[in-house]
Amino acid sequence: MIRFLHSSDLHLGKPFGRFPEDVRVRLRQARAGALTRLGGLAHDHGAAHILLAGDTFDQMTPAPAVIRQAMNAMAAADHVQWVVMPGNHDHANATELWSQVVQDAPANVTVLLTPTPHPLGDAAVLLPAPPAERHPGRDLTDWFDGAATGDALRIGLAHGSVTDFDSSEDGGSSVIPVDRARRAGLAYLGLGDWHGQLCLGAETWYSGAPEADSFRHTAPPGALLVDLAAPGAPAAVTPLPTGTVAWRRALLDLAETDDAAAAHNRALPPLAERAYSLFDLVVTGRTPALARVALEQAAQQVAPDFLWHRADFTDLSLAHDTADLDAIDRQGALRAAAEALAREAADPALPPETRAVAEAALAQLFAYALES
Ligand SMILES: [Mn+2]
Repeated sequence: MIRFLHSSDLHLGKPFGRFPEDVRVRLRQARAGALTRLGGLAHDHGAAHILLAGDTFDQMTPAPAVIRQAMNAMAAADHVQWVVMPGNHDHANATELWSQVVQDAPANVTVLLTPTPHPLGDAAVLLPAPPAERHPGRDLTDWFDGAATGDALRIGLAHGSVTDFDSSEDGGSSVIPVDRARRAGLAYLGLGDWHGQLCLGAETWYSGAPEADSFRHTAPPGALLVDLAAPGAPAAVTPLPTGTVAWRRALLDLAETDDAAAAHNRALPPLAERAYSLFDLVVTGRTPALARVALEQAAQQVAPDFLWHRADFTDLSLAHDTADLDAIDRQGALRAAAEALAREAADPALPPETRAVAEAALAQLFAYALES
């Protein structure tokens, strides 16, 4: 009866301020490109509509180019009807934003700023719950239960957290009941706000963002292809991957006897994926000093393979033995300094910060010794 794509949380124009400029540009381009990829998927899978469940725009006042280029990308996918609903970042009372969107919007884009039923094709009616402020603090899907839609299939679209499940990326309150679809007789409830893909019941889904924007969600980002074949038949929901930049965090928790270099090698993504990967290596546990230096050098060595690379050794402690210290020197001033640092790093009577400083200084000594 109807087949559509559900996506949300594109956060177009998101600045990604903690990354260097070249990475930021790449991340913003990936998000802008998501619209074209969604249009392509709708075409390939014969979906007539694309529903965006909020936070299409990252801010209430995006740059004019962000709005215009989004509308141009939607216009280019003219085989599909786009339905754009506000979220909390781009809520319905962001009047400057939405008047610009409405002004720039091509004929195949519908903006739903009010909680009013909207026909979707011949057989379905869309019930939108657009937030009108950043934290509405109440359940905007309440009215779905009593909405009159005749014989049409009922599809809900909402943005926010679900009761007993804090999905808000901003720490807002939990409000949408998890059984809203059943209560309101919805064939499907498309949700936005949570940036990872999540199924809360056969007909209730968070699509997640089409591009990752943190290391938090491990499932590949995608859109949902939704098929409602007949009244009363369960929704057939198929995740379709859409991400082009991979966010990978690797946690290496080392024991003293582990082969740190081998563990590092295993944690690395395949070479072919690195140029579009953000790689965040976090090393914890305990390792001999020489293994730590080798690990730091191995991390530095692969760093240029990646779009972005970070290696965090702050919570890795050193295991010392005399044989290790020999690598610095067998005697003399350097050896004496190394021994003093090793003693401090291992002294339980000292405050943790002092021990950490001694450990870092010792690691530096090892690094110099191994370089020269
Ligand atoms: Mn969002």
